[in-house]
Amino acid sequence: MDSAISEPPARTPLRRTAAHGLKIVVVGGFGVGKTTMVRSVSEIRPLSTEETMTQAGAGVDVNAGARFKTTTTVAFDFGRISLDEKLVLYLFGAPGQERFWFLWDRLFTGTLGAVVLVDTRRLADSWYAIDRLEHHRTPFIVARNNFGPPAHDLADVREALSLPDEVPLIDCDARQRSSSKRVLIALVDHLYALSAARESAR
Ligand SMILES: Nc1nc2c(ncn2[C@@H]2O[C@H](COP(=O)(O)OP(=O)(O)OP(=O)(O)O)[C@@H](O)[C@H]2O)c(=O)[nH]1
Ligand SMILES: [Mg+2]
Repeated sequence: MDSAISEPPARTPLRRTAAHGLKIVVVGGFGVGKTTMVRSVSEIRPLSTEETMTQAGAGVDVNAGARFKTTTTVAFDFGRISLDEKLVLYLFGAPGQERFWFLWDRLFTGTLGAVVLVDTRRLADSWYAIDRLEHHRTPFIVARNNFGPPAHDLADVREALSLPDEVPLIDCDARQRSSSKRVLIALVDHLYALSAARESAR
């Protein structure tokens, strides 16, 4: 695990005041930091399904651009965060490798919103995630993970992803709890704004 991530307590009981649970998924291409984000922000020790990458995956697992990786998610990550007295987010991190993408459609069931994590060095890897979310009509925001000094303005990233103006696009560092939390709050704000707009259109 990344040394910058503090280990969450083994067991944090759910508050008795918790009234609303929201299922949130973190998606994106291979190695963009999905597991890192769920781990950094979860208040329980997250369930992870990391497996060591071996030579057997050579030619099957495409790890170009992420050669530092030694493990990969083979099912999903699961974590939890209480945003306030009543609101609890249940976080699911999707597996990034193409051979596990068939799991995504199931993972999206009952999902209120999603975070698409992107690594701007490998932007094309995000297209599939955005395509599936649009297909499922799942609201989402996009977060650019910090893999070094940004080479592009966010406006350029928006254009390259053909993101409509109403989809929030922000910077983050998935290793930092405060930053990952800001991403989740941005998503919840976006969900509230969409639901308020729907209400007023009635
Ligand atoms: N520099 C930097 N490294 C990061 C950041 N987030 C994650 N990493 C590193 O990137 C690597 C990949 O992170 P993971 O969280 O495993 O990525 P993933 O998207 O879950 O990968 P798959 O599940 O295999 O698709 C790890 O070695 C992390 O330590 C970040 O914000 N900055
Ligand atoms: Mg992962």
